[in-house]
Amino acid sequence: MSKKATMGLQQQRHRAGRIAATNHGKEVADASDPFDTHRFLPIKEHQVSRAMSRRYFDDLDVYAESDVVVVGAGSAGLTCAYELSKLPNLKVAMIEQNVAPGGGAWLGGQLMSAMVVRKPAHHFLNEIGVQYEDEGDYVVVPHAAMVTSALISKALGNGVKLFNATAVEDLVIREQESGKPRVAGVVTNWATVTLYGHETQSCMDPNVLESKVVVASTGHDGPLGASCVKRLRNLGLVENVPGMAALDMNAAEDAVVRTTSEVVDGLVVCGMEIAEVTGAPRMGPTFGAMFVSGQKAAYIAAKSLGR
Ligand code: AHZ
Repeated sequence: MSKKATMGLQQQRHRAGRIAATNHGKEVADASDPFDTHRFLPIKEHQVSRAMSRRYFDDLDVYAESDVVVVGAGSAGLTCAYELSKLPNLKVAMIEQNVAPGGGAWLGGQLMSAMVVRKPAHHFLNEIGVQYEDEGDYVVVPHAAMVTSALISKALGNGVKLFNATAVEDLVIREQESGKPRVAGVVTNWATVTLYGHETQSCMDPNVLESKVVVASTGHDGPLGASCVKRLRNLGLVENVPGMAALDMNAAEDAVVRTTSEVVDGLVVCGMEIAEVTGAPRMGPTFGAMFVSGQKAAYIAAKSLGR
């Protein structure tokens, strides 16, 4: 990036003052508006188009063979991806059907902004550098967006590749030598196709990402949640998906962390999606278990990769 492009406000002001003084041939103490002289460097439309599309398709090329694909970029999935990003030379892709990653973590409960986190999960907030108010057994982050934006920035900054506006529609499943099935990747489509295309258009075939391990973190059942475990049930690979039990804040968080596991070979399930299979209670608007479940999923995935 050129020096001009990175000028701060003070520099802009100083430069504008100088230009105003010389351009008009008389002494001018200061330009009234430093942005009068602001000019962007030239660009051609095709450069913009190529800058985006080449990178996107290069990424698809590289991540067609991933080490780990994380499905769903909510609090659990983002934490898992961030933890995995600490390991060197690991190709980690995240698939998120929404345009914005973050899932339900942008807000606390009932669209209120504060996020409650029970101890000891505050250690994770310390690690990602998010400030909070200490209330004894729990902490309160003044705005949940602080956690979500920090997590996204850390994971992507460490090299996790996010494919957003993309939905996982199915799983790749192969038979191992032992005869047991193993999840070996995900079947994807543009989210607009998944959400609106299949009903109104003729067949719109998907794309596929192979992966050594898949982490499912698509949240609890809803219009699109719990999608990986529901697919496992339809394939007969898990007996039952009873759905999360009614809210019990004290029991739920420990249960979600305890039951976070590799449900079928190659598929680790975490966050609220695991409660759909185990029938663990929901916890409502307390997020500590999402972070610790995401960390545990990363630990299991790394172990399965021999890392
Ligand atoms: O868009 C979804 C969200 O961002 C995404 N997702 C769902 N299905 C998908 C699919 N392909 C790609 N088929 C998909 N992406 O998955 C993300 C899930 O995030 P979330 O915040 O819903 O789940 P989480 O388990 O990370 O966090 C749950 C937070 C909750 S719910 C709850 C309660 O209801 O009591 N309490 C807490 C703390």
